[in-house]
Amino acid sequence: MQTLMKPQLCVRSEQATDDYLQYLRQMNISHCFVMFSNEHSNYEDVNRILEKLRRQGFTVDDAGNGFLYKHLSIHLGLEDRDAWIDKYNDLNRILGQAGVPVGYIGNSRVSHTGYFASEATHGALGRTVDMEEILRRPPVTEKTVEEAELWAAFHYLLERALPVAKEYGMKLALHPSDPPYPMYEGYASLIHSGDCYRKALKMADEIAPGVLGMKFCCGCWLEGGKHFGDILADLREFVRARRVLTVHFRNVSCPLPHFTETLAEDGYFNMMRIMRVLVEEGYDQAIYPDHIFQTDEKTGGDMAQFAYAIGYMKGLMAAAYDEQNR
Ligand SMILES: [Mn+2]
Repeated sequence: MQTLMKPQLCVRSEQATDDYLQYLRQMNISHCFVMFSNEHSNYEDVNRILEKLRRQGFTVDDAGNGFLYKHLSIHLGLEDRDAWIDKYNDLNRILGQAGVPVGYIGNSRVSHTGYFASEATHGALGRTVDMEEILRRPPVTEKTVEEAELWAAFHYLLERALPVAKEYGMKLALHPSDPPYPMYEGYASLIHSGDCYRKALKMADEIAPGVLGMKFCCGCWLEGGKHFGDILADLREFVRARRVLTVHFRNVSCPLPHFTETLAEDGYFNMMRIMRVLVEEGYDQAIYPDHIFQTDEKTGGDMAQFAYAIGYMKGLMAAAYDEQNR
């Protein structure tokens, strides 16, 4: 079936083996993103890995290094941030030169209470957030970083990151804070609502129009519930504005303050409704199942989890395209 949107899975740089690429290929997956380890975030390794993927028929939609683009010194504006921004920009130069169209930009923090088995997960270990527990945690930094300081640090980053991305023909995708709650662990969250995204995009466009985009994380939108926004209306708005560079197709048991990640089919939101909006709006970028349960080899491992998740997602996608074509 010809589809506009591109189902993708992750290839970690140390995972780009012939066997792993065959695993992707046999699920009819030809798009991926690459998470480069620190060891592989250099010119030679990036180009070697990208060439291998392309030689085997894969399109790399986006790529980055989680250690660099999520670095707390950058996002909290700590003293040593310039050195980290330089390293981050250097990798974007390498990726852009190699033809990767989308890179990443912070401040996508991730916290959770733990991985727990429950009815909502059918006994698997699912990522669980108990906001009351997280709010009791001590600050991770010496001094609290309030919202205004966090946005100032983001502006500082944008001024340095956007011109480099623009020069190298890249867009940068911004993920929400997860959980999307305004302040915890001693520092503010950048993106905890649709309005935070609107503010970030406006700020970025004043520096370099159209370079900043988003990882539209359905999971975070659903975690935040009404506080985050109206997921279907927001998705429509940002897809129309060509700001969605990838979609994270993920469901949760209920909105904050206490949720567990679930299979796409049995969280509180009907994911088919999201798929319909994407098809109706002619969304033509990447879509990714995002998180999986924590498993071990005895219960099939990560590869089984991702195979199930992508198969279910592609099934909904096929159904949504079929509805439209009737
Ligand atoms: Mn996500």
